[in-house]
Amino acid sequence: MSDAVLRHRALEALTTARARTVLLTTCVDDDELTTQHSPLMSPLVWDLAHIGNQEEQWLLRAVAGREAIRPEIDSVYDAFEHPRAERPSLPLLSPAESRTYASDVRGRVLDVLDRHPLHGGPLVDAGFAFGMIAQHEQQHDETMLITHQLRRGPAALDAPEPPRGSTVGLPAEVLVPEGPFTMGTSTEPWALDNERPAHHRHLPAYFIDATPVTNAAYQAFIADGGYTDERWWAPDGWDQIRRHGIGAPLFWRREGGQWLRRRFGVTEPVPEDEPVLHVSWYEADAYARWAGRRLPTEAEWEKAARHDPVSGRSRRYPWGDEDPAPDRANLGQRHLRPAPAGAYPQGASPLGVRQLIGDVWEWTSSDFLPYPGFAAFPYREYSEVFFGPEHKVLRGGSFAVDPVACRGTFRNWDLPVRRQIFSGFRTARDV
Ligand code: AVJ
Ligand code: FE
Repeated sequence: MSDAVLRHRALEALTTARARTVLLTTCVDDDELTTQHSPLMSPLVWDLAHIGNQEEQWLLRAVAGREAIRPEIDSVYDAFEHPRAERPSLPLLSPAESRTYASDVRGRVLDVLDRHPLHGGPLVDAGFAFGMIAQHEQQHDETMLITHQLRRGPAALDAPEPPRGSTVGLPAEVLVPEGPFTMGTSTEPWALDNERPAHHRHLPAYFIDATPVTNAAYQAFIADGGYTDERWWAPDGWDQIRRHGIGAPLFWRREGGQWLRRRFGVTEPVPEDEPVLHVSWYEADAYARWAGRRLPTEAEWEKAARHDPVSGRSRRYPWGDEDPAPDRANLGQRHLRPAPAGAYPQGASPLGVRQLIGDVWEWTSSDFLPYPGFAAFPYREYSEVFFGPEHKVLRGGSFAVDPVACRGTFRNWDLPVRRQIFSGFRTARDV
């Protein structure tokens, strides 16, 4: 890719992210930016200034060698020094100061992007640091959208409905034959450290669901007493649902014989044909066991999403190597919900698996672990410090993920108890 194209892509990615950040931090009153809507989340104003601070640290200081603009705030916006629950009590910049700071940083960054060479080291090659920072901002935008979902009060966001979809004529599951495939990447320019390097895996044959598990299917699990039958549950999951009295996905409630859910300030009947959302890994795991199935491993998910059985090579996305477009996948907060199962025929994989990219993050059975040959870059706190059995991998991205932070190799992770995230799942089985 030419230097001009790389600069243009970086500019576009940063600009798209900022427009979304501005939307998410101006659609409610400033006093709502400083309150904590849930102990699981930061006040929105923390995310806003943290976005600016990371951008300053990486693009102004690390790339361009500039002096700190406000060195005294680094520690306030260090995610490792302060867990989310304690962030409201920090000496945070006000909403107005946070906006000024973030746009001041951005103004200087655009200058750097105009002039700085995009070669000469891994941080700047192909504009990596700019792409990394655009992804970082988009990841926090998704986090802020989660905060919006948790927030009480009337709707502050609006979006058109996603396209329709139907599973009529689709098989329930697809056979992925035994064989090798290439997992991860060594060539995707803005891939993050945990997606690297490319390496071979050989998988036995397996079946994987053609679409994510729907609310209708999940309701059958509930109606069959799934939440009261210990047989289906991992021990820690059983503990969690008993301790917290959990009997349905987060934001659901039962009223007058039907399931309702709260979605961005509106209460509505749970749509039967939509992928289930806001379930923990434990809930996904229990459902799969009840259904006589299991969660796919991370490698099974990626092979289903990337392996081209004709050429034998791995694609960037299920549909090929072209960047996501609106007819391929539900991404970028264009809609405020997943599309119905069976939507996006143009996004299908070669074997006919749908909605691997977008709609809902998909829990896998796998722990978040480094690939063989992993090297932390550019900082250990992005992924390396999270490796281990306590985090489970999610794949594919939700409707709240921007295309810049979503690809067939992208890896997300969280604790198995988490359900405020935009998480769903699909199931698999051995042959
Ligand atoms: C990759 C989504 C787990 O939000 O904790 C943001 C992304 N890392 N700032 C997170 C991230 C640093 C991260 N996840
Ligand atoms: Fe961050």
